[in-house]
Amino acid sequence: MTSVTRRAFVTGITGQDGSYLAEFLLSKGYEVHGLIRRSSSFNTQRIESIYQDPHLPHARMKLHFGDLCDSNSLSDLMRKVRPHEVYNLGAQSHVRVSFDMPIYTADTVAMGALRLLDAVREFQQESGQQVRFYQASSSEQYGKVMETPQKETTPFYPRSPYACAKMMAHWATVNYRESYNLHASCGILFNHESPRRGETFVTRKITRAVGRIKMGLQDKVFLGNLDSKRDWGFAGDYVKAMWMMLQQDKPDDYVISTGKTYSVREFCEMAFSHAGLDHKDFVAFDARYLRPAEVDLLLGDCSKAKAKLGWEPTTDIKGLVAMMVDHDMEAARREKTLRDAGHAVHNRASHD
Ligand code: NAP
Ligand code: G4F
Repeated sequence: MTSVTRRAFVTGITGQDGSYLAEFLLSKGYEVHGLIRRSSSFNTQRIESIYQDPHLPHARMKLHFGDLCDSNSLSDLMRKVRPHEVYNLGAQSHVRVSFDMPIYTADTVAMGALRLLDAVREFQQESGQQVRFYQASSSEQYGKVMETPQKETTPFYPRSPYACAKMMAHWATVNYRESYNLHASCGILFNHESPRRGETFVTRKITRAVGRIKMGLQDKVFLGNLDSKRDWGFAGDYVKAMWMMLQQDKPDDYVISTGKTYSVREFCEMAFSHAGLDHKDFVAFDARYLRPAEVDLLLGDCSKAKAKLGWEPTTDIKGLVAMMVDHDMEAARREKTLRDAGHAVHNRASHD
């Protein structure tokens, strides 16, 4: 008997989570189809190491142009790819930016999820093929938290345009599950980081600064609120939970977290001290990084995921900080070498 290759369709494949998820799915034997936005410059750096030329006969990773703001591209791709699993990770995912661009954020995050859900519903109805759907919900939805720790039954209280948009995407997913017999699950993921984290999120901004300060490429790092607390895990662990949700007989919603929380200040302390530096000498305040409404404390209780999925985080905060700082020290070392080489070349040229 021949087994059918599972096909997964991933939005946000060029992002932090998309790149880890694509690697994970390829390792499980999936054919991975990623949605990418047309851009005038390359936006595929995070997946370069796993990209395969789609013309190769056995290529299992394929990229397709499209956009969550464009329903037609989503419907067309459902018919073309005929996916067994769809992971909706695409988003304008920066909370601070969502205050500057609320309408665009709602369009990609809320309407984007609805457009994709509807394309999946339509394809499932037309083809009779069952599709499993994952929605990237967020701990940001707990906002001004109603209880601590936060679990699946904790009421939401969003505090940003981003979180409001994620609320709509979350409830649309639940509604499609209940209305159209769609195997649709929401992962309510707490903050997760890695060396691939975007450089304007606070952890990566700090670890990039630690590397560059250590190498003499930067003097200070300017941050906003150091008192807010987050439950930070490792992105590589979290994408595994997404896949596990879609392997269950029944769709459901799950909190994914570490169960530990630290302030931004504590993250600074840990990151700088890993490089033998004192954060107090290098962290400065800039009000531009404050938000009109802040989420003060996030701390997740992932007992349901532990019991039902058998999922547990493998990386603690110490391991995460070390992984990110070590990576960014190396990146800064390379940057310095290049800068020095450029300088040397320039000097030599001027002597030639
Ligand atoms: P990320 O690094 O910011 O990646 C976002 C991805 O979405 C990128 O691939 C981006 O493409 C794509 N995208 C943006 N607008 C799009 C559009 N209009 N159409 C199609 N794709 C679009 O985010 P992440 O950290 O990997 O997070 C993945 C998902 O989980 C997001 O939905 C995020 O909101 C959610 N989430 C993240 C966390 C976390 O702590 N990381 C926690 C909870 C939930 P480009 O490369 O072209 O910009
Ligand atoms: O790293 P952040 O920007 O992450 P935030 O706002 O918690 O959002 C991230 O996690 C969510 C899950 O809860 C995701 F849904 C979302 O997509 C994103 O991945 O900020 C963390 C904290 C905030 O309290 C912020 O005010 O750090 C504080 N902060 C202090 N200075 C800063 C800065 N944040 C950023 N980005 N830049 C600063 O300079």
